Amino acid sequence: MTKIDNETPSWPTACILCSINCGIRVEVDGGQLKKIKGDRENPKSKGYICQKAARLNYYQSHSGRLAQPLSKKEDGGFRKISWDDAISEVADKLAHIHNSYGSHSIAYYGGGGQGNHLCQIYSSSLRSSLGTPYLYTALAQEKTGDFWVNGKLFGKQSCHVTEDIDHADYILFIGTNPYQSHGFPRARRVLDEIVKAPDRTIVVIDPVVTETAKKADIHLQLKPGTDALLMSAMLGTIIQEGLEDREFIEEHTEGFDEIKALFNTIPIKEYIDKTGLDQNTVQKIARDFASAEKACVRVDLGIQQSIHSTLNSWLEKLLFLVTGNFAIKGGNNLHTQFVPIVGHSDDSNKSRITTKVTGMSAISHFFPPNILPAEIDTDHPDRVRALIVDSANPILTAADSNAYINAFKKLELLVVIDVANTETAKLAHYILPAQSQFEKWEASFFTLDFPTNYFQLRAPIVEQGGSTLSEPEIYRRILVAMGLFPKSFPILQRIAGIHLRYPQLFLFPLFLFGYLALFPKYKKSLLMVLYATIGKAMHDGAQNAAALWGVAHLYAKKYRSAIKRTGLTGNRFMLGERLFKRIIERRSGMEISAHKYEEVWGLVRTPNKKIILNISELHSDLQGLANESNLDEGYPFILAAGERRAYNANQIYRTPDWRKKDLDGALRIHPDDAAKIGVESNDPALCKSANGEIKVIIQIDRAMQPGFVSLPHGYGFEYTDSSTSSHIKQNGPKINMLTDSDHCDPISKTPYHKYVPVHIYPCDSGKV
Ligand SMILES: Nc1nc2c(c(=O)[nH]1)N[C@H]1C(S)=C(S)[C@@H](COP(=O)(O)OP(=O)(O)OC[C@H]3O[C@@H](n4cnc5c(=O)[nH]c(N)nc54)[C@H](O)[C@@H]3O)O[C@H]1N2
Ligand SMILES: Nc1nc2c(c(=O)[nH]1)N[C@H]1C(S)=C(S)[C@@H](COP(=O)(O)OP(=O)(O)OC[C@H]3O[C@@H](n4cnc5c(=O)[nH]c(N)nc54)[C@H](O)[C@@H]3O)O[C@H]1N2
Ligand code: SF4
Ligand SMILES: [Mo]
Repeated sequence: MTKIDNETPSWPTACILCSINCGIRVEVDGGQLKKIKGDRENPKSKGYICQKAARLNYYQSHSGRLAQPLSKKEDGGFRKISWDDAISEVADKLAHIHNSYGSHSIAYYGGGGQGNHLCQIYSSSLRSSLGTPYLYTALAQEKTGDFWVNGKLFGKQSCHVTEDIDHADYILFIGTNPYQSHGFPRARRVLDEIVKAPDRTIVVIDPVVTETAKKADIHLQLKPGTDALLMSAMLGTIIQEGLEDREFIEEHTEGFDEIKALFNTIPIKEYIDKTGLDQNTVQKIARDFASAEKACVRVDLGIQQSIHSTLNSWLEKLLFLVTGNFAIKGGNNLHTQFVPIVGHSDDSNKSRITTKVTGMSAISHFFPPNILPAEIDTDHPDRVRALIVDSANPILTAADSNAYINAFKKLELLVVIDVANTETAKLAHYILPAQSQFEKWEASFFTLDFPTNYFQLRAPIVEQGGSTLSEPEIYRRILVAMGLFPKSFPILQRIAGIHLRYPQLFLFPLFLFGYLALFPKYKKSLLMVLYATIGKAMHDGAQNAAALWGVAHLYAKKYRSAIKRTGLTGNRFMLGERLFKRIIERRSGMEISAHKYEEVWGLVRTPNKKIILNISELHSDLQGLANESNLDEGYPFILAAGERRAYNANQIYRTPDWRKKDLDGALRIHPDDAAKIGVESNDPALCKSANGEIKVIIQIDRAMQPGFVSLPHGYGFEYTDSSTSSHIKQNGPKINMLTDSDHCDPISKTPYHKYVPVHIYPCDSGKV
């Protein structure tokens, strides 16, 4: 542990509650996180935090923290076991399933949540050593439609788009509420700056009067699920009126003629009418967006987890592409990824790997949680039989909780690695307790910024309690116990020690390559080799950071000039070394690369660097909009199942005590609707979908529109009520009891969480 100054006894780390990972400084006392402040030395967040970060001790320290490996007993209860027993039993069972049924019978679910990524990187060594490609992750129930579209437009699914909101003068926020959910650094401050500037415009497209909508210059309160109609009408306006950026289109794109033909025939008025919006306002926005000098689009779950998810991703990108708002200051841009978490899966490859039961292909190397119960709960001989879940709680967060519960009960082996005793852990055969993100070396791989990109390696700030391990060590021990990895690397480890002192001698890379040439089977667990060699030689116990040595070298190879602009020097090799050294030293985070806007073209991965505008696979969905006159599904309400609010934070906080308001996670409903069903605020009610029903508490709110109701994400967990000691209670709604995995996007299988048709009954209506 390194205290960074003498006057303030506080340590730098980061908030782990959302993808921004704001830098924080924490006073620690007796293993507890005490005072938490924004870290002004963090170059990305610059001292900014939101109301959620100050309460991080509710993550670090609560009665549901795991302290010891547990294994399931015959009677369904758990018993404490030693790490040695846990590892050897898990290894034996994995080996047995692997040998009996093949590598496809083992799957992995996780990805490191909002800030547990450094440890996750090593799980790739376990997966590749076992030969399983089946990586299920939360990203594949929100962003894979977007990634798929990126693959078509920019050549590779790893080309990820970001938005330069800081410099834009016209911003469309579609289906996102950054005031609560953030999604870009210092969101509230940036929003306030834009609001104050007379010549900058914010347009919010959201069925709800959100906190962001209240700040906007224009709020388009469309009917839920009508974004594809709205964006088509906007594109129709731009193209039919010739407002596209011809020069940009000619120089940088292909396929505009096909796009033009599609949008020239859009019946604009008819489409806008279906959204419930005013035609003049919508068309004015389309024109103003097209003529703005620096405009960008920022989207999130409101369109990605609603109907037409993948089509929506195409349309929002066409908005900034046909108007030339790409690869410019204040526009949308591609960005670099320090650790390439978003990969590319070639869907044109005939021999690509698919899942055995549902035949799903990966997008960006990810498989969608939506299909996992069907891959397990079947008699199919090639079904998934063993699953490792790390840093995720799919029983509460994936669609259709009951399908998940039933499927997980059928697994021959379920191993859960978590810091807390979650609903998913309770179904496991083995629960392996991990160190918290404040007890180990960690980092977040959400390096999503452009033109400057940032990274922070976080040192532990709290001594670990109980008998926990960090994930890399858990994975290493399993690999060793399975005989897939050496117990130690005495020579490489010694060389690594010398290398850290004298990198210019180039010794470690030489020996490492030599070793891998002799033992090529360890190439697939290269990151674990780094962990077991250079990691062991690192100071301050920073073993987990070892993989970053390789990552820093790869980054230096790809983005040399951009790294040099941050003040580092050296040839390709020494630049990588210095980048690694700086990462280890700068505990408050650092700039990793500073790019020029035109360098975006270097990140485009089509052979001729042109953007391919036309995606023929989406034509039928687009053309089908013309017949989409009636979205009535026989249910009176559309439920957004999983809203981001002031006091929810995924499933990371597992005690209700952290919440200052909205203790029950109420169902928000418009007063007219509440009057119709005869409910008042604070009344209990029953919310019923085609798939399930749950009890909710009503909150009447004019911010909603009639016919549209919302429930929050991040509730529904079980906890021990401290006032009644051992009494287990549930905090708020288990929203995924209502959702259905079949109600999903046809391409990405992303569930339509924001568009769940429901009935609502007062609790005394006899329906309960
Ligand atoms: N406070 C808080 N912040 C978080 C999180 C959290 O749990 N709590 N989680 C983090 C994570 S993992 C993520 S992915 C992000 C998600 O961040 P967001 O996507 O911004 O958050 P949501 O509230 O899920 O949905 C955004 C908006 O979509 C709107 N919406 C619903 N239906 C429609 C529709 O049909 N059309 C349009 N245009 N909009 C619609 C909702 O009214 C809502 O305002 O938030 C991150 N930040
Ligand atoms: N209906 C509906 N469902 C949704 C959403 C929605 O809007 N509506 N949103 C979806 C979205 S966008 C997301 S991102 C997912 C999130 O859902 P999940 O992927 O399940 O992730 P989290 O809720 O963040 O849960 C993270 C888990 O990691 C554990 N954890 C925390 N720190 C550590 C650590 O250091 N090591 C280990 N091993 N574990 C740790 C926590 O205890 C927790 O159990 O939910 C999705 N589900
Ligand atoms: S929740 Fe997100 S925006 Fe808020 S402090 Fe944490 S990382 Fe920053
Ligand atoms: Mo998410």
